[in-house]
Amino acid sequence: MGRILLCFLVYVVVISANAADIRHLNIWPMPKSVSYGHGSLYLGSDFELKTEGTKFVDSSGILKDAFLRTIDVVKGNHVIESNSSKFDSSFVLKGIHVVVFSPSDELQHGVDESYELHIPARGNPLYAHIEAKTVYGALHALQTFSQVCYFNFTSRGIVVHQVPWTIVDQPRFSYRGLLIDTSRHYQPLPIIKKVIDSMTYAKLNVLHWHIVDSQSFPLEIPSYPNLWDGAYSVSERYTFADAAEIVSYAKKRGINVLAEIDVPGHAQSWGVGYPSLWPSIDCKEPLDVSKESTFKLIDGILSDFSKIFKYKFVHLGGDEVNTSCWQSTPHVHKWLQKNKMNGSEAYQYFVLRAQKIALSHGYEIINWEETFNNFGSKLSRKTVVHNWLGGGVAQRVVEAGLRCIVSNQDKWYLDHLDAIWQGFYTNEPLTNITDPRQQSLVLGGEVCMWGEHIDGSDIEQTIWPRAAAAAERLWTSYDSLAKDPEQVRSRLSHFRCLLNQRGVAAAPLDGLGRSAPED
Ligand code: CP6
Repeated sequence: MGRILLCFLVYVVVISANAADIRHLNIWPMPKSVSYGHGSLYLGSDFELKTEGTKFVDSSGILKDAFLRTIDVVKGNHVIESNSSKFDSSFVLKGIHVVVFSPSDELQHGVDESYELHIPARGNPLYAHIEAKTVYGALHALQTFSQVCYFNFTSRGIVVHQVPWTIVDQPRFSYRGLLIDTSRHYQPLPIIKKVIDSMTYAKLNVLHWHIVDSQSFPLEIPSYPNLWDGAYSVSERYTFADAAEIVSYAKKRGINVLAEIDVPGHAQSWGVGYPSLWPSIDCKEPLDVSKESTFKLIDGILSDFSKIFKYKFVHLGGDEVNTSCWQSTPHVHKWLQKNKMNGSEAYQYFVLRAQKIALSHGYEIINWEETFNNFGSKLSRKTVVHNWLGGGVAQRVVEAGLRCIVSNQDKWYLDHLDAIWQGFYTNEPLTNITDPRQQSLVLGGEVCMWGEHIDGSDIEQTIWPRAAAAAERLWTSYDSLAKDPEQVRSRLSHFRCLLNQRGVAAAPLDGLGRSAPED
């Protein structure tokens, strides 16, 4: 009887300790392994970056600037009134000692993003420690560090709670993307930069820039200087240097930029500057498949792209192609007959030719899933298939030995305002894919912020916090993911509050996706 009672007591203690743990572990996305204690530290007023032993050569200030940004977001614009010199110095964190082993700042798909973060409970001198293979792992470590620091309203300084911390972390998927669409609505440069900043908080690492589409062509292409005549207005444009600046801004934050031209459909705006791209005035897309000049122009664009978009992938679209007006345009019809092609064969011909041009500029290719669904076996082996229709295509893609990215439209389309964060959290990229070799072909996933119904005024609250739910799915080890999204509600809610404090207009968790109140 006594033993039973004892077991019961132990059981209660363990459960309640767990509940308390979960309540206070407010890191998003959840790292691979975390341990922490009960102590607290102050950040010293001369908080510094120490890099002894680092092999990384910080020629463009990637690490130094990331460190300064970390201090900025941790302060959250509060006025620091505490004077850390009045505390016992063994409780005052003098800085972070960062050791990065790789000398290179090369940011490429598959770059090592792992890190270890250790914050001791005491020391003299007292430093936090970060170790990472690459500077991009160290950047993630700084993000995690920023999430265990709080402004303390009693001491009016920054406090690190729950020391000692030991965090060992690495992403589950190498591709963790967000699509923005600057064709349906122009997004000013400061907005794009702010989106990039916000992505770093959730450890997303690819900005898929759907630059141009049917509605507008906002980007300068030096080889074809009339293309941006298809912009909405002269001010709603990006110079080539602007685009290079976006790439460099993103790189400094560990984010690759995936540029897209969506051909041959979704390209009507191209013909504003070069009308011969249009089969006819009644058929403005898909682009004219019958002319050599169409492919020469694509070659010009991709040649210019290769000068600034250094990510190894380029996205060539290929979705939603309706070839019926090719058939009804006399000179295209004639060309189809001469080449013994029907509409769908000509669609295939177009996509494969665009692929060859991209390959000739050193790119690997991403195409929307219709290309795979229609002629998967003909695609270059260097193709990554981008799922969006749902219907489990990822499984068929990896069975065919190609790589894929998932963006399942019912789950990860941010423009679907009725899609709730719980659906973003539970969308599992490896559904029905059990073979480890096939699993490794799923590079990751991407949430899509299509631009028809948003602009710079509401893009942030439409992206966040739902994109964060997907970000944890893509970062955190499968076994640490909550099976029931309600288990992470309070931690996600804390993260969205953090976004607000950092100046990101993230909506309340149940803001989008809720039905109108009944009256
Ligand atoms: N634009 C382009 C779009 C979409 C796609 N491609 C899209 C289609 C359906 C929905 C949302 C977006 N707006 N170029 C499909 C990949 Cl529901």
